[in-house]
This record gives sequence, C-alpha cells and structure tokens, in this order.
Amino acid sequence: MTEQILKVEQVEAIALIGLNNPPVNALSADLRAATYKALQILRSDDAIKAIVIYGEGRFFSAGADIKDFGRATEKPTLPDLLKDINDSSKPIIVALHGIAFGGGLELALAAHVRVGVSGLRAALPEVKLGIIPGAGGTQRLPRLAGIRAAVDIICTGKEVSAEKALEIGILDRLTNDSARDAGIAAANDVLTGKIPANSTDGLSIAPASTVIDAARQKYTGGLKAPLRALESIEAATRPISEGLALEREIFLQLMQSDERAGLVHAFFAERATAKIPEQNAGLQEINSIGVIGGGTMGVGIASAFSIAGFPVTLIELQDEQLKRARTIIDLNLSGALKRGKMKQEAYEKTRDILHFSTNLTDLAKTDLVIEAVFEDMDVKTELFKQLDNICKPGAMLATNTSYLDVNTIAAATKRANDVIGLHFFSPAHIMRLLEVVVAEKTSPELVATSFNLARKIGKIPVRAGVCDGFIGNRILSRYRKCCEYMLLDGAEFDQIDSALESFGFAMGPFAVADLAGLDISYTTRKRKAKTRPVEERYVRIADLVYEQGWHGRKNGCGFYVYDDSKIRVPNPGARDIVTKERAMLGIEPQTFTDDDIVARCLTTMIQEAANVLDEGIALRPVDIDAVELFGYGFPRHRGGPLHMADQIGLDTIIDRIRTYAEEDDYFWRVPTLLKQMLSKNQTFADLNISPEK
Ligand code: 3H9
Repeated sequence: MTEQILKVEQVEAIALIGLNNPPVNALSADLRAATYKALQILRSDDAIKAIVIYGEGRFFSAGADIKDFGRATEKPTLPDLLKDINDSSKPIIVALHGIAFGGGLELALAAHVRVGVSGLRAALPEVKLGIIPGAGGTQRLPRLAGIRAAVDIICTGKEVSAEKALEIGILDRLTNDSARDAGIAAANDVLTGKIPANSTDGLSIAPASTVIDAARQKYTGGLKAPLRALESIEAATRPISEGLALEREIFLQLMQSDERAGLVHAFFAERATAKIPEQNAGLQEINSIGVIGGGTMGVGIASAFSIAGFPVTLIELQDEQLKRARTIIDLNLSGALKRGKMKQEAYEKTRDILHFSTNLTDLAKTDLVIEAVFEDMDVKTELFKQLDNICKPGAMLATNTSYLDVNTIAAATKRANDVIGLHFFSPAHIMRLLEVVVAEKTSPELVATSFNLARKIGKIPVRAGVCDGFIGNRILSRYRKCCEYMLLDGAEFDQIDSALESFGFAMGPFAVADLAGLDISYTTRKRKAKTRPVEERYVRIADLVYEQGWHGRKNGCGFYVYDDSKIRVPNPGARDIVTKERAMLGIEPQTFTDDDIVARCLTTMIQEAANVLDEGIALRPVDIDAVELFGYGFPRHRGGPLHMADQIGLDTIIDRIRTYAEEDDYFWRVPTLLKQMLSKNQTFADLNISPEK
C-alpha cells in the first residue's frame, strides 16, 4: 500500500483512510489508484465492518488534480473510484474538514454517510475552470439536495458553509471534533444502527423543469460551462447510469475547450506570480501603515489595509479633503462588513485603529508609508525628501505612482534600498492587482515583504521593473493608441467599444475614458507631449472632445451622453468631431469589422508585452497575463493576451504586424523577442519558467 499518499489504519472494526497528498489533497492519478486498491483490500478483510475516508493536513481535498488534468482519464478514473465507493458492500463514511471542493466533494457525495467538521467550506467550482463536475456531482448533488440547490451550487461554483450543507442534505451530521474522530464516531453509529448508511445513487429525484428553464435563461449568452452543467443536472431525473454517462461526455468535451484552457491558465496565473527571485529573502515586520493623500487612490489603499485589520494613519494636508476621506473610508468599511469581508468585531476594532491627520510627522514611527499624492515628479521627490527626514530608520517607503520613474523618486532619499513602488488599481480596496515595482536599489527584503503584505490584504502581487507605465499602463497606453488610430481611420467609437465588450471586456476603451474622466487623460497627454516621438501619429479627438467641456461621466457627457440611469448613448457632438478630424486630415474612412478591431487590439497588446518581457520589466509571460486579467479587465476565460498569443500562433501575430505596418511602420514593428521565439519554435508557455528554479 502507498504509505506516503494514504494513511491507512484500523480502529477496532473500522478502517481509516487518510488522504495525504499535500498541499491540497488533490485527487491525482496516484491518489486515486492507491485509494481504489486500499478499498479493495479493506473490503476483503472480514474484520473490517466500516471504512472512513478523511483528509490529513489542512483540509479534506481541493478536488481533481488541475495540474495534471492530462491524467484525468487514467484508470481508475475518479468516476470509477466513486462508483466503487457508492457500490461498496461495506458502509463508507466520509469526514470532511476545511475544504471539500470539486472532486473532493463528489467523493463525499458518493459515500454512504457524510459528516462535516465546523468551518467546512464545500463547493463544486468546476464551472470557474470552464468544465462541469465530472465525477457524479451533477447527478448525486440533486439526489441529496434537490435540483434547485444543485443548480444554484453547480452553475455558480459558489461555496456553501457547513451549516448550509447540513440544512440542504449534503451532510448527515456536523461536529466540532477532528475529522478523524468525527469519522470514527459516525462509523460506530452506523454499525450500531443509529444513523442509516444510504446509497446516493439509489435515491429518487423530483423533476424541476421550471427551475432548469429559469436558470437556462439566466445563463444563456454567457460562458458555456454553466449551460452545459444545466443540461447534465436535467438528466439527473433519468436512471443514474444514463445521467453519469451524459455528465462524462459533457465533461470530456469541455476539457477540450478554449474556455477551459483560458480559465485554468488564469487559475495558475493568480498563483504563479508569487514565485519571484526574492521569495526567500527575510521579511520586515509591518505592523503599522501610513498613507499620504486623501484622493481616490489614498482612500482606497487605506481602506484595503484597514479591511485587512492593519492600523492605518491617513495623512491629507487639506482639512476638507481629510473629512471627505474619512467619510469614504467609513463607507468602504461598512461595505466590506455588509459583503462579509469583515466580521463585526474586526470592523469595530479597525475603526479604533484608523487615524487621520494633517501632519506628516505623525508617520515618524510607521513601518510602511505609501504615498498616493498628485502624479508629478517634483511633488513626489519633495515628499520623499521629507519622509527621509521624518520616518524611522528601516521604514519601508512606497510610491503608488502609476507611470513615474521609481529610481528617481528613490534617489530623493538617502535610503534608496528602502524605497519601492506599490502600484494599486482603482478602487484599491476592490481591485486585486498590485504591481510591485522594484527599483535598482530596492532591497530583496522589501520585495519579499511587499509580496507577503499583498497576500495579507487579498491582492495578487506582480513583480515589475521600472519603465514608463510599468507592465500594465505601458500595454494599456498602446492598446488605447491602437483604438484611437482605428477611430481616426474609420471605425466608430461605439463600434470599437462594443466589439471589445463582445470579446469580453466589461467596458470598451472610450467608455472607460468617459468613466475615468477625460480631464485626467487630457492632463497626462499634455504632460507627455514634450517627450512624444515626432514619428508617432497623434490623434487629437479625445483632446477636442474634452475641450468642448465634455469630461465624461462626471458631467454627463463625453464620447457618450449619460442620463441618470447611466445608460450611454453616443454623443453626436463627439461623432461630429471625429468626422471633421478625418476630413481635415484627408482620411478616407476604411471599414473595420468587429473581428478586425479585436485582432488589432490583441496584436498590439502582444507586441508591447513582448517588449516588456524582453526588457525584463516582467519576469514571465504569465505575470503579464495576470496583470491584464486582474488589473485591466481582460476576460478571464481568455486567459490573458500571451496565453491567446500561443493559441493564435506567433507566425500569425507576426504576419498581422507586418500587414498593419503597411499603414504605419512606426507603430507596427515586429518585436525582436517574437522573431527570436519564432526562429526557435518557442511559445510563451515555454518562457514561463519559475525564477527560483
Ligand atoms: C475537479 O475536481 C474535476 C472533477 O469534477 C472531475 C474530475 C473527473 N489541483 O490556492 P493555493 C495548488 S476540478 C492541483 O495557493 P489556498 C495551487 O496551484 C477541481 N493543484 O492554496 C498551489 O500550487 P503552488 C475543482 C492545486 O490554501 C497550491 O496547490 N477544484 C489544486 O490559498 C496551493 O494552492 C478547484 O477548483 C488542484 N485542485 O487555497 C479548487 N488546488 O504552490 C481549486 C490548488 O505550486 N483550488 N492547487 O502555486 C482552490 O480553490 C484553492 O487552491 C483552495 C486552497 C481553496 C483549495
């Protein structure tokens, strides 16, 4: 018997199987084979009357092994193992603690008795990976909990608490014991007849076509997996063998889909970014946070740390702004309380350790100070000079700049190794991305500490080097330019927006510009005008719209006109500006299809991403995908621009760039990295090597 992966023991007439496959007890091919074999041996042993399966370690199981999906069809498959469990002549009791997700929960559903330990979180999150539960979840959950609950749980992938699981029939019992003890107690009760041991597959089920029809309407037009899950759940009213066969067929079809590949890539991207060269450096102790600036970013950053329970001092020189900041942080905290992100006790404690001041010297003893003041180099360097004098030795000094040179900011102090960029995204208490910008002299400890802190406040940290715009804003800036060129050359702004929204972005670039405020981007463009290369095409349309007094959503008019319901209607005045600008420049409008629009945007993102990689600004392609997915609304099911580049093929990308270059050979140049990769027949996935290896 494989001892490492399973812990098998006997307590009187009860056999115990402890799943022992760290870190998450994934039901890998090896674990499945070992469990299958153990069950056969234990069933043939007359001294054994009942079998308990529980999880060693932090929790029961995170489900099938996503890293090794390729071996999902290896025998015994998970459905084979679970059928064997359900059909067992000896009662099988599953004791669940911590997490029972995906195949882990499906294993429990196939058993004869399920006992949960308080704090258990159960879910069938497969749709979030672009698949459906493929080991009986769509057939056995409806049998235990009814079709309505099954639809709700399976089509959303949401978590169910232990109490809810007991209430709806997933669990037979809930206890505070350890999983192992709870399993033994339940097995004894089964043997003495106190609790019945039932075969889930033998349970009957009431049809609920209205529930299925309503859900079908809800999920039509979205991702494939929830709809396919419904198809499978609907079959649960048929004999179990038919339902299981259909479920398997759909599961295997979805395993081949681009949606599945994109979502699994996104799942790993979220975790891969933590693997950085500095990951083994020592950590600084951070027990207090100072945030300078009471604007949108400062308030969001202060809220993010407060929600995570850190003592925060917010500095804002203007009394009026400080008052406003306090009100918004209060609102953010009560919002977090309402959404269940904070417990009542933590909420009250946090409010006690949140301070507001107009005096920078109040940060003298603070461990980490983050500035979020006006985006201007003189303002920032002056502030860092002051912080250098005020803050204690060893304090971590961070800038939230989104474009400026962090080396120059660090050089304003006599402690450049204590300076780092922490680029949050608005609203900072909600958006998950945090670009950790590592300047030339930033110490490895500061980088490691930033990554550690990011996790504590629920962010996804990505390591970035110093350049104008780092990873995300640099790619964004090209994407926007590409959209502006298409606008000038013949596409309409609402067509560009709707093409990119159909692709999966929540909002197209012109709608985003309206939301962010046309005044803000106008100021940035003016600031950069002096350094703009003469060869670069410049599109004045956004400037002209702004100069009409149209600032976007904030004053009800920009590229679009907004009424109170926030429904956008293209602004005829903005259309007029576009037409006149084309005429003035002698541009004959060309036709762009929605596919052309998406292809150009994607190509330029890949093009810039390749340069960002080549310059070492990003560590790996997957870091760039993570930035786009978690900070810029790139559709999760598409996996990120570089994941898509591999799907499209580098030769196609390069061909496209060469074709577009016939119109503008300054903007459209084939990056050196792409040429090198093509000559070596490499994909971006090949470049995703962890730096610690
Ligand atoms: C399924 O079950 C299909 C079946 O219906 C049918 C089959 C026929 N497999 O997240 P963490 C890795 S589909 C392999 O940082 P946490 C993860 O990448 C599955 N590896 O920990 C990371 O690796 P690394 C349905 C997995 O405590 C390490 O474990 N299940 C898996 O913050 C630690 O992970 C899901 O979708 C896995 N299943 O969170 C659950 N899960 O250290 C997906 C994790 O190299 N998992 N890893 O970066 C989760 O939601 C979270 O990992 C969990 C733990 C909440 C469990």
